[in-house]
Amino acid sequence: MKKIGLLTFGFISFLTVFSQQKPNVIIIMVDDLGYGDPSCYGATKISTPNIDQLASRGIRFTNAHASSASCTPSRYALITGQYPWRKQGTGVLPGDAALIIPSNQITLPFLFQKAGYKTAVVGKWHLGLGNSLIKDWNGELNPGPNEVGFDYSFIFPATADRVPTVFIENHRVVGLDSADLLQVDYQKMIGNDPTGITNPELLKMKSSPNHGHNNTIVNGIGRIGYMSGGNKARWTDEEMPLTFLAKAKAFIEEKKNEPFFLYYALTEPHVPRMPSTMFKGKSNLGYRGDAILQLDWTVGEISKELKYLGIENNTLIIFTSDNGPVLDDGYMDEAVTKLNGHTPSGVLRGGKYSIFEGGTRVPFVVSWPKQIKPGVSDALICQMDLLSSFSNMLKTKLPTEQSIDSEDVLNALLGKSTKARKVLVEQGMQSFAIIQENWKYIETNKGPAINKLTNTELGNSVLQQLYDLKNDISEKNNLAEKNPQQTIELVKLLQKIKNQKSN
Ligand code: NG6
Ligand code: CA
Repeated sequence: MKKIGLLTFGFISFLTVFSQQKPNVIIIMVDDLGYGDPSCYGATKISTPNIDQLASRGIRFTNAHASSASCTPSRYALITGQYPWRKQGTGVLPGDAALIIPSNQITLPFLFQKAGYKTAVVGKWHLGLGNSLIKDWNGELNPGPNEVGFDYSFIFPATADRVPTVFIENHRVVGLDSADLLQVDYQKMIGNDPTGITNPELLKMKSSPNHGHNNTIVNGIGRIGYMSGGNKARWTDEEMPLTFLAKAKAFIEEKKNEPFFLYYALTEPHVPRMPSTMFKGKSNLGYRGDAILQLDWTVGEISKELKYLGIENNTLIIFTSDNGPVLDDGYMDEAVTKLNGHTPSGVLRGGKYSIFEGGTRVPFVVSWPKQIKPGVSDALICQMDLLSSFSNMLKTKLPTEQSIDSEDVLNALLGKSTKARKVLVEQGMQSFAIIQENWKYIETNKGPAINKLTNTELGNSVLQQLYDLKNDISEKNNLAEKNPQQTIELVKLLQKIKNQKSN
C-alpha cells in the first residue's frame, strides 16, 4: 500500500512538473507564399500534405497578416513588435545593409532568452548586419542576430537573389578561404566575376527583362549586386534547403531537453527558385510549384524530428509567410507559363507588394498538440502580435512603449477565443490601409495601379477605397462614396495610429 502511495505521489509530481514545462516554440517563416498556395487554404493544383497536417492538428487562421507586403518590414515587425513604418530605413534592404533592429529593446528572441529559453535563427535574415554599409565580410560581422537575442544563428544576409551568396554562422562567413577575400558592392562592379550582362551564356536560368538580377553570376544565376572572391564559401542553391534543415535539426536535437525557440526562415518560394533535384519537375507547375513542395517537405522533416525526439506534444509551431505571392519576380522560371490554373492568392486580390489583401493576408497555422484543440479561426491577428502574446505566455513583462503596436492575442492563438484585434494597419509598397472589424479603408496615393514588372495589382488609387471584407473579401466593390461617414472615421483612425509614438 505504502509503495503504491509513493508511486502515485511520484507520478503526480512528475505530471505536475511535466504539465508546467514550457513549450518549445518554432516559427517557420516562409518567403512569398500566398494565401491560396497551401492545399489546406484551398489550393487544388498543388498538394501540401505536411502543412495540411499541422493545420489539421492545430488552428488554421483565415485572417492573419504580415505587417507589410514585402520582406524586410514584415520581419522587422515580427522581431520588434512594432509597425515598421514608424522607423525610417525598414524597406527592402540590399545585401550589404547595416543591422536595423535596435539592440537596446526587447525583441521576440530576447523575450524567450529572458524566460530561460535557448534561441536560434536559421535561414533568411534580411534585417542587416554590422553598423554600416561598409564592412569587412572576412572578419566578424557584428552586430547581427546574436546581438538582438539569438544564442545561435545560421543565416544568409538578405535574399537568395542578392549578394553575398554565402552563409553566416554566428559572426562569420562559413567556409571562407583567407587567400580569396570576399568583397561586396552594390554600386559598382568589383573583381572579374562574369555578370548576367557580360556573360548571359553562363546563365542556367535567365533573368526576366527589365528586372535587373543581372549582376554577378553565382551558380549560373544572375544576382542583384556584385561580389568577388569567397569562391569556396558560395552556396549552391539546390542544397540550400538541406543545409538549413540540417542546422535546424542539429539545434533542436542539441536543445531537446530545455525549452528552445527557433526562428526557422525558409527561402522558398522566393526567387531565384532553384529547387533540389528531388523536387525539380515534381509539381508540374514549374520551379515555383516545386519550391512549394520542397518547403512543405521541410515542414514534414521538422515534424518528424520532433516526433523522433519525443517532444512534438509540447512544441508550439507557427507556420506562416512574410508577404503575399508573386509569380515573375525576376527570373524566367516558368512560374507564369506553367501556372496551370493555380491561384497563389486564393480568393484575395493582389499579391506581394500590394495593399489589397493578397499583399499581407497570409497562411498562418498554430499547432501545439498538448494545449490546442484543432480548428479554424477568423480572428484578426498580425505577426507583430507575437511579441505581446508570448510575453503573456512566458509571464515576461514588456515595457509599455513596446506594447503599443503589438497586441496580446494569445487566447486567439491558443484557440480559447475568437476575439483578437479590432484594428490593424496594413502596409503596401507605397500605401497604407486600415482594417476595423469588417471594414477596410485604403488611403489615397499616386502610386501605379499595377506593378508592371510583376504584373500585380497594387491597389494604389487617387480615389478613396472602402471595402466590406465580410461580404467582399476580394475587394471588388468600392463603397467609399456610398459610406462617407465610415470612410471619414477610418481616415481619422489611421491618422491617429500613425501619429502614435512608439519608442
Ligand atoms: C525587389 C526585387 C525582387 C525581390 C524583392 C525582395 C527587383 C526588380 N525586384 O526589389 O526580385 O528580391 O525586392 O523580396 O529588383 S522580399 O520578399 O525579400 O521583400
Ligand atoms: Ca518575402
